[in-house]
Amino acid sequence: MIDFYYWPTPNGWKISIMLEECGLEYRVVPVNIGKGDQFKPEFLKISPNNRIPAIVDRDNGLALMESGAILIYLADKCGKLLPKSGEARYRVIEWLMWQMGGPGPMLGQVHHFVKYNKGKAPYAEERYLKEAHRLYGVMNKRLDGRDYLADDYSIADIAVWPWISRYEWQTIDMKQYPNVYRWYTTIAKKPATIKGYKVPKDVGDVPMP
Ligand SMILES: N[C@@H](CCC(=O)N[C@@H](CS)C(=O)NCC(=O)O)C(=O)O
Repeated sequence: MIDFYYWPTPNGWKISIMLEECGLEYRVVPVNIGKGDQFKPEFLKISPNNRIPAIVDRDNGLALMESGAILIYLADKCGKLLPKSGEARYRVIEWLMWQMGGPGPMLGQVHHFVKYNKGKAPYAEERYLKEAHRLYGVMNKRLDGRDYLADDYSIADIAVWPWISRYEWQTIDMKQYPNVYRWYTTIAKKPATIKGYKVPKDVGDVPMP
């Protein structure tokens, strides 16, 4: 049984989708980041960086923060979505780390400046939108002639997908990036994606460009 500290955001969806893919039993512990639950001492013991997602594996007591670390842990636990060794494993980790350093923080800045604070900081809007288009372009090239970021569907795709699902907030016309569009819509139709997107409650249908 996994205790899953969660709020419905792109970083949270990575883990809800992964838990559904793995078929692991889990219990959602809501952490309302709008109301400041992430600063409560009991949560900080599990996630000292005061951010969701985090988990506690009740099978062994292990507490983990950081979505990339959690995805690797769950993949190893359930024996899916991350090859056990060799180049194939590092290729997945390579694209997972690309997400952690690229689309996660950069698209997060786009949400902050372009969606929520439009007009307040034109330089920041331009800088992060340009970076967003660069990242979509990198992905479009990577997906040329391949179905997924690494060899097979993996935790790298699961890490990136929820950030791309906010394409409207990012003012991105996904059809400008046809390989990203194909990849996005394929993953959007997976039963685990649809179920994970609606944890713990229905926040509406998976966005479809
Ligand atoms: N690098 C972290 C980022 C997590 C993160 O930014 N979580 C946001 C929600 S998407 C959060 O908890 N924000 C609360 C806050 O900023 O106080 C991860 O990948 O887990």
